[in-house]
Amino acid sequence: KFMQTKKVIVTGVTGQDGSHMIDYLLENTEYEIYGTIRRLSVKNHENILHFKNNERVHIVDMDLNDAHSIRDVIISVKPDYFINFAAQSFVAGSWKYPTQTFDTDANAVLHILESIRRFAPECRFYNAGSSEEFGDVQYSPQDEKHPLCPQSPYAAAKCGARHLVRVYRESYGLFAVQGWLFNHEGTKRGKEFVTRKITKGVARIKREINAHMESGYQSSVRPLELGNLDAKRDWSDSEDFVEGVWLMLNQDAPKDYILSSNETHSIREFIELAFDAAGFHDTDTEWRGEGLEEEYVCNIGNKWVTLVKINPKFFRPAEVDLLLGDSNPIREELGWSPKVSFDKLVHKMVKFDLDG
Ligand code: F7E
Repeated sequence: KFMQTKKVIVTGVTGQDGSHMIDYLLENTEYEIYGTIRRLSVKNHENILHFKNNERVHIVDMDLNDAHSIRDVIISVKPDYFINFAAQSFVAGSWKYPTQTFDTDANAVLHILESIRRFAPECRFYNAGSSEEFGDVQYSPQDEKHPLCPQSPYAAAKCGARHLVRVYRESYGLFAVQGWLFNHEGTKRGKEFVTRKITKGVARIKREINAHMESGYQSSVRPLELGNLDAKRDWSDSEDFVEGVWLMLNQDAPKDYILSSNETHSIREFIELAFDAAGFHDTDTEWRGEGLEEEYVCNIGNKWVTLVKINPKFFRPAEVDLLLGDSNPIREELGWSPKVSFDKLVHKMVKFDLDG
């Protein structure tokens, strides 16, 4: 009997998660994949080059800020799955462009839900939810019952989207879920997010120091400038998370789960581990000073070199101080398990940036 191949729409494919999602689907399913991209005057196709010419991947134009384009794509593809990873995902940017953030991260989800309801009601929908929705956390670890306490326009938009997903699920019986994804990183992570900013900065500093050592010329190294080093995050590998998302989409009945490592580490710890991974040993490095004067320094050839300093420009109007997830429900109920530890993740990112 002829069985039509299932079709999956993935948005945000030029970003980290969408790109990994397509790799995961190519490897683990036989489905036809529709990756949507938005037109930009300067192309940002780095993360899609490796599958752009794969015959199972169709790159289609769609802009989340245009409800007509969403509708047209849903009508023409008639998807079995719709995975929405596209977003204005940079929390700090959401204070600078709050309306664009809300349109992209909340209103667009409403447009997708409406088009699915009208034109593809059997389609399973996943929307990328965030640990930022817990924001001003009330207790740790955060579980699925933790109240929504957003601290930024970004998080408020994700909370709005979460309510819409639930309302559409309950009102119309759609298979629609929104997981809570704690921070997830990797070598495709955008360079403005703190982890990638650090690993790229570590690699640059390492190269600068090597060049100076070789030339014997002792000019100063440009330090990495960061904001709040005391924030704590629950970091995982994005590749582990796309599998969790696929499990959520293929469970028997729609239910929202948390994806997290169940560990928390400060930005400071990430910095220490990243420099250590690049060969800056802890016997040669130390933190000095306090507050805005704080610095991470390293003794190189009997000279103290500043590796990291604080720039208040990177402080946020409101901060999420601590995130720590409890992902035991999805581990127990859907059998998800992450493969990459915090240590491995930092090493992988530093190695990639040193080699690149
Ligand atoms: O900041 C602190 C900053 O921008 C992490 C997104 O994927 O995960 C991500 O959101 C922490 C914050 O990610 C700098 O203040 C210090 O406390 O890497 P981030 P995020 O805001 O946690 C969640 C789950 C999402 O949903 C988001 O879409 O690091 N920090 N100094 C800094 N952060 C940045 N970006 N740059 C700094 O210089």
